[in-house]
Amino acid sequence: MGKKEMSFDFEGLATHIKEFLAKRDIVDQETLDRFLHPTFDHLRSPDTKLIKVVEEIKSAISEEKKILIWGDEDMDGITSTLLLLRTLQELSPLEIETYIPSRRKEGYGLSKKGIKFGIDKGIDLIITVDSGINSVDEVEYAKKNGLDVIITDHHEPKKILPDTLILNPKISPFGYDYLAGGGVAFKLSDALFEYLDSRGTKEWTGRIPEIPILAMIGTISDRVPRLDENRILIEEGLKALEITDDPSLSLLREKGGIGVAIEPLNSGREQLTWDFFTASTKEKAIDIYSELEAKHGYWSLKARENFLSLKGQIEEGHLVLFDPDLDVQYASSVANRTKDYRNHPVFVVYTIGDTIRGEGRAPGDFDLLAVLESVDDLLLDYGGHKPACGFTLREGKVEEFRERVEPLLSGYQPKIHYDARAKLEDITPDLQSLIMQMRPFGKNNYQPVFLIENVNYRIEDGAAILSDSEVTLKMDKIKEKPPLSEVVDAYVQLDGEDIILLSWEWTERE
Ligand SMILES: [Mn+2]
Repeated sequence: MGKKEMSFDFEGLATHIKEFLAKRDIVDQETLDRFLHPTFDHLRSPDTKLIKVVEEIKSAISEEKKILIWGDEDMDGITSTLLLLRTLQELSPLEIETYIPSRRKEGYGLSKKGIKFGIDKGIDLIITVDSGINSVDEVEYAKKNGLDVIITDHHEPKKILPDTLILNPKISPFGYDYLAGGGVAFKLSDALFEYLDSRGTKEWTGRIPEIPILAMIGTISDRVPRLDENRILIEEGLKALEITDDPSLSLLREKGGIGVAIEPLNSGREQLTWDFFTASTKEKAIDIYSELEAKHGYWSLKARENFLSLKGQIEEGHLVLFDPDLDVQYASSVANRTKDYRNHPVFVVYTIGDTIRGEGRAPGDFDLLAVLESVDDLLLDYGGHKPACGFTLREGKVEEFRERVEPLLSGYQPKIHYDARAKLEDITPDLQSLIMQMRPFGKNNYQPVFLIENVNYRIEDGAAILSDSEVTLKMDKIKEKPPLSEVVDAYVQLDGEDIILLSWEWTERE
């Protein structure tokens, strides 16, 4: 389906529409245009910090220094590494090394082990991607051994930064604040092509579509907000995917939707994932992909089995589920699945040897940490985030934990989040076509929901009809049974085509 491109005058938009756009960081004509037309034309130009990094790399290349690209073992880290590797291979005849550290053996970021590998290889310059922002000591160690380091990363910096050249949008914005590692690496590549090769973004990405595809895969995998430059990288990456003849990337295209196609690559087999992306022939790519798919399939099957073994307790209404035989590698998946299935905060408790562990998951903004805090006399430790946490129970306390915690969880009421209040008259075809152009929806760009207060409703032929004194609005879909009231507060979801009555509540007025 082709998008009908319309222009919208930001200043002319109604207040509630501006309010809803602001939730997607759209606050003026420029941000609106960038959002509605997610093309490379709307990337920000390199700033002085990015140019400084480009200058450093440029002189390293002209001095024929040996460069090592340092990545990370997750998908964003692997694709960022490949992206910068491809860029430097295009721009210089030098041999480039890569290094993907093992988080389990070496921790996050730079490691002495990897730096020693670099020293042995005669490396002069390490450029990190998607990592290294907190590697203060390791940068010191590398420098002491005569290696230069450039850090490119997107992770949250701690108070003390490594004493070296750093490119990180969380420290000094040179692009969108929430770029993934792949987004940061792409912006660096783009600037390198511009300054070393005098090529504009459209020109060089047309020649090497694999680079924007890798940036897109990293951006999707890291689940960063699909806004601003990330939206551009995803849209342009998808376009590039249509034209690539790279063995592995074209295979991903043939697998259908990219989100599903990359799932098997995420199964914690980083060496295989790397081998997949660097496969030299289609046959090799197919072989490796099948192997990854089989491993991923087995894992999914076991995760499902572990979930099903708890189904009985769920049906009994328990919110704290206990299975001493639950396998730890599926615990977090089982907890997530239970939360989604119940649409309710839950805890899943299991054992590893003599230790009783638990995982908590909750929808929305429910605070599980507050629940754990209130029973901390039963716990040996706990931590994490409000909607996703882990803990260790004291021996023999499972039943007491369940008895005390379940009442605290059972009071949870799902809350509907809405973008802005609106009046019936505001739901116009113009608003629908604006929303149509805001597709595709995804993280931080969800399908917009408006709250329309105090309207009358009736049902005709299965369709809900909302009306006030001036306007009547007919909706095609009803997701909930109507309340026993003639006047309601209606939550209306728009997706550019349909108007969906998501939920409605009694209007309680004096
Ligand atoms: Mn990342």
